[in-house]
Amino acid sequence: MNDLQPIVDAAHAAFALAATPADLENAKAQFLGKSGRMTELMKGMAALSVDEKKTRGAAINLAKQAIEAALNAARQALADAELAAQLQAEALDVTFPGRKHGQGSLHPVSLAQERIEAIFGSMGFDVAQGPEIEADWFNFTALNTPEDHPARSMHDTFYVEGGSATAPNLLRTHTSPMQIRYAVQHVKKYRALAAAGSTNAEQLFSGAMPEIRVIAPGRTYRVDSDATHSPMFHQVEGLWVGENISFKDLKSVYLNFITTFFETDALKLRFRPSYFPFTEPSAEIDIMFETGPLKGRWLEVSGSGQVHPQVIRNMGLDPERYIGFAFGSGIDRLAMLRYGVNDLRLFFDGDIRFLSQFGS
Ligand code: 2NL
Repeated sequence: MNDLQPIVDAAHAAFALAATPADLENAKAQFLGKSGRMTELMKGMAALSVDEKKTRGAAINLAKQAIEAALNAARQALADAELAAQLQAEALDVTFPGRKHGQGSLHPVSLAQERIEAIFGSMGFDVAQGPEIEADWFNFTALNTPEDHPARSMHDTFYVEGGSATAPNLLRTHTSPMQIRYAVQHVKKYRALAAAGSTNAEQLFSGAMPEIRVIAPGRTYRVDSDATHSPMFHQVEGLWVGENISFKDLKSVYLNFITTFFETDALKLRFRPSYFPFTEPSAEIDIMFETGPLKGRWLEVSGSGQVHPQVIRNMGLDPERYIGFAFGSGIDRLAMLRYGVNDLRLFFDGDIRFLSQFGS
């Protein structure tokens, strides 16, 4: 017996030292394996008498059971430690507040554009959107811009490779080409209806062609870049053509738009004579707030005018019968005035700290 206890103690010590299941299995082999210490002891019994075998065998079995018990305890301890470590690593405090998804919001220029569309929509204007890469004809020629006009120069306009006078060859410098496209389609559509003898079209044509009333908002491009100019900017153009559409209609439409957009009637509007190739006569539209931080200064908000007879003709209409107005306003500038932003570049820097201030 005396020689067995030190072996049992050594097994305890070896199992306690094992830091991993593999260590433990190695330690086990030293005591219980094929050539382990206990197995060697059993082999050593061969020379003993039957009686001696009985007592020695019983003693060895007891020692072996003690070692196996120690082994199982050590296995359990390792498993417990591993589970405890895993629980610690994966600890989850369910009382913590949840992680929120970032809530996006519309860009202030998009917000302004949506307001503009809604306001003109309420006055019966269609919203037309179309190509940003345009053909020379739609961007310049149809709008009565002379061949030698400086706006056509490469200093002012981005040209793209390929293209031609009628195939897309430039980035549109305003959204008017979309209005030309819209007007041409409009005229074609009602001419076709009339030619097909549609009762509906006859009714419409007993008077005049249905009026063209449309806005074209969107991105526009010019070779220009400083604190107040971006090579890409946003514009909204408006067009109303019928038999009897005059500057008084322009004034009422624009005044209604601008007071609704800025949510105040406390402002004045004035027309200042100007020049554009596509309108005659032409005028800048200025507004002056009577209250608030912008109070008392005339602010230029739009170009405008009576659509030039040649442009009416290019739409497929007779300028002796049809007349109307058009205007073009910068959406970025309207957004700056409405949201109190003083640097245009903030709109295009993409800084989330700026952009997240505008809600949705
Ligand atoms: C400006 C000038 C203007 C127009 C745009 C227009 C469109 C058609 C026919 C005639 Cl389809 N005119 N648009 C007219 C006058 C001025 O904008 O500097 N805007 C920021």
